[in-house]
Amino acid sequence: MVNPAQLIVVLGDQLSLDSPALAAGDPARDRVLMAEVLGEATYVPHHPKKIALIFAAMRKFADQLREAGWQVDYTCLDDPDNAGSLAGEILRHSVADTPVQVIEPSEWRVRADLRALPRDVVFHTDTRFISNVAEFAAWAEGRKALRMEYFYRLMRRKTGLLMDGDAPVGGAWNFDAENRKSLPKGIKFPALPEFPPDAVTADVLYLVEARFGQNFGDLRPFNLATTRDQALQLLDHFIRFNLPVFGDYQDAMTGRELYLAHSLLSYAINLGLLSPIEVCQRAEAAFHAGKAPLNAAEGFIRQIIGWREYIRGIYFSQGPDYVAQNQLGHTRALPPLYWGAGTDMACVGHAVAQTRRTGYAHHIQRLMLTGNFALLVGIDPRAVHEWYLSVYIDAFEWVELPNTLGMSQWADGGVVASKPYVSSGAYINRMSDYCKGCAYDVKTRDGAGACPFNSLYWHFLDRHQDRFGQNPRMGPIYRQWQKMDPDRRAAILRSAEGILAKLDAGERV
Ligand code: FAD
Ligand code: DLZ
Ligand code: SF4
Repeated sequence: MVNPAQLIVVLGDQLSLDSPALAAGDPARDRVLMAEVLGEATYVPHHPKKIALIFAAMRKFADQLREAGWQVDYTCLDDPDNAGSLAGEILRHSVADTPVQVIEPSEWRVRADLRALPRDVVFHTDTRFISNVAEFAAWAEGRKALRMEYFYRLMRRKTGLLMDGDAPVGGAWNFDAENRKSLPKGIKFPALPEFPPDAVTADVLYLVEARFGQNFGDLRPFNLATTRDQALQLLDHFIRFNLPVFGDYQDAMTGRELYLAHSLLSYAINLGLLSPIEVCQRAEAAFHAGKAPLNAAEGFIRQIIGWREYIRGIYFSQGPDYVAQNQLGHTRALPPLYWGAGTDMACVGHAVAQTRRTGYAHHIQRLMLTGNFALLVGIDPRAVHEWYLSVYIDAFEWVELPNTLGMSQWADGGVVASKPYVSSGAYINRMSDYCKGCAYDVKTRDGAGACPFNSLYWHFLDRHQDRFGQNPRMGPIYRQWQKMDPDRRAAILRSAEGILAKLDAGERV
């Protein structure tokens, strides 16, 4: 008996030829379905660059599949018959007994939709990750705390990256302590490769401008990599120019540069244009060739096989209800400054303006500027999550949610972070050049003109003392607070209350 023709579904973040769903098909018999749908384009108000990136990369990947001999049914957003959802498109392109092959979607929401389909759907494990859900669950079993560092060591052993037999190269697993230098004056980083729009991207830009031009974010200029070849050029550039100093300046921030030594590879890896293992192997090879120091290669590889894999494990191990966690009971609305309404805080203002322009901010900007401020003032973590999911070109829920809700907002009660990532202005001043040009004074804690991060920091610690007062890593800071003169403490808390009142009144801060 001849096997019936199958429908192989390729989702917008699964743009890799090396796919178990494609491997289960036969180009001579089966069809591939790819669909631009309103449901995915509107479940949050995505940055226009992010939508354009995904649609342009999808269209070019469909062409690549056709060149490889596949018949591709590609639904454009404007197609009059477009069903508007991924599930609807699968139904439209199949009949009751059509076998459907798909890589397991990387988001609970989409998984539930596809699982509910009245079709025989085969879900394949996503082989683009180094680990998988079962391996993470086995590692997590019986552990009191799920710390990234130990999972990372498992991944080092599994991949053999920077390993010397069973021992880490250089005698230590982690060289993070060497990764906290501030930027030397006048340091410049070579410009990133840019990929001006070709005809396919130009069509997508017109579409996105017309349909999503009102969303927060600048669509143009659009110079992102939308094919594997372009993503490989981005990788070559990073390995050659930025990896050698990646470790040193990983945590530094400046108003003078957009990307510093960061790779900008997250969006390409998350879309499937590059595989995490190939990216790490390139960094390891640069180290062995004497072209990058160990702290840089290790630091970069840790971000990918450590943090990225660990974060995915957290997303799937915590289940679909993780998104509703709010252990600190924060309820404040997201202030309009996050959507570009303006702020006098130079640091947050720069991070938001850069995000609007590029759809990108590096990790410490996300964690210690916008994330830190949201946590200090007590914004509802779900609103914070929806903001991050909307505004970054690399944002997909599996990676964004544990980073935002867990690492940044401590809303999961410490599953990801053993203590909250909060800081006063002193940290921001040490790691950046923002404070020099700021309307606020980073050295002052209370009163008009004092850096908001200073009073808000103590206000946060004071109002959450019951929860964090006994945390051994926070003991010294609470002792410092207790030792402060009571009048001083009261003045600082009053200052913070003033800022919170302004935020609640919708006033500029
Ligand atoms: P580099 O600094 O060059 O790092 C190299 C690579 O390591 C990245 O490309 C990325 O693949 C990986 N990586 C580094 N840190 C992390 C991490 N914490 N989690 C997962 N991967 C990591 N990353 C996303 O990919 N998508 C998101 O939606 C996202 N949301 C975030 C939200 C918050 C609040 C925070 C604090 C972090 C978030 N991150 C997210 C993690 C990190 O900020 C980005 O991966 C990184 O900034 C991407 O820039 P890059 O490629 O230049 O990274
Ligand atoms: C993010 C996104 C957007 C904006 N649009 C689409 C789309 O039109 N079609 C599609 O297949 N995927 C899109 N995506 C990515 C999906 O949200 C992604 O496939 C899920 O996150 C998978 O779990
Ligand atoms: Fe940010 Fe405070 Fe420095 Fe201004 S003074 S840039 S608000 S840390």
